[in-house]
Amino acid sequence: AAKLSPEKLLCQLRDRVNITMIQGSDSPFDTSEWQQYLPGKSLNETVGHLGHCAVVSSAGSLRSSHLGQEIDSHDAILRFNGAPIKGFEEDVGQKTTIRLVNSQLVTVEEQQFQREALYNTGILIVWDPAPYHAEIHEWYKKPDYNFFDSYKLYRSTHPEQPFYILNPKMQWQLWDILQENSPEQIQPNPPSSGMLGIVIMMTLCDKVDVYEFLPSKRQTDICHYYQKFHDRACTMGAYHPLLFEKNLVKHINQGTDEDIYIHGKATLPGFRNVRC
Ligand code: NCC
Repeated sequence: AAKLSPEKLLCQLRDRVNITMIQGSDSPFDTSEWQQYLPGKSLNETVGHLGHCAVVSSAGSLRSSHLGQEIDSHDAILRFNGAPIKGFEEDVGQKTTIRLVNSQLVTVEEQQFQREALYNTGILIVWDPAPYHAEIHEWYKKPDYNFFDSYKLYRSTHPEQPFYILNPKMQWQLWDILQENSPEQIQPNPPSSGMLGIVIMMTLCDKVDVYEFLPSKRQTDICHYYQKFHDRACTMGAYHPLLFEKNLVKHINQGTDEDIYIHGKATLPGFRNVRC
């Protein structure tokens, strides 16, 4: 596979990864039932024009990073799944603008998802690993985790909180670019929530700082900053093509190697600042 220059790769990401949320006009969601649940406003209208954004991975290396203040200085902050703030403010900050959750959490951990206050802040976006380049109808009939009932329940108990369903086509558009730019065959599993969140913020923001996705000198086998659990696969990937995602982010990073090493920080341009 030919490796593109960072500039060309940014253009490919900008032009080929189509990030949209499911709307009430998208068949099979164009029913009167679904109109009650899907947000009326688009994500763009809800967030407005965002300047400097932060994406906070859930990696164990955020522990003792003291990055909280720096993270909170951003205009908008994206976090993942059940990553908590309470008790970790010093290292991860306390603001949340968007929380990207996978369908497994919304389904398998439904009790906590419906109950825990953690999920009540900011905008929620759920995504599900759809079959490779599946039509939306095909996916709707056979999602990886059937999160739709849990989504509807959450929407009816929190009608004021924006909560979107990511259109699944973007994950494979992104995967194709990962594959084309990797020297090896990568497993046909969708990118991690981390990688999806990074690209979502690149569409919404002028500039995106990504924390502890490219591991710093604090790199550890501890999976999450909020748990004691050890597993190297959390950082390098097992199901998700994490290693390839990280190589791609390293390739388009506009920050310094020192920022990665000291702060675990990579800096990416928003797509509106990419000239092709
Ligand atoms: O662990 P997870 O990911 O919630 O982490 C969010 C994103 O942070 C980045 N990360 C995390 C840990 C680490 N050591 N290094 C990292 O770079 C990754 O980019 C990751 O995507 C997911 O991607 O949705 C994932 O979700 C969990 C789990 O489902 C949720 O936490 C909900 O409980 C998956 N773990 C399991 O299924 C056991 C994980 O594989 C992927």
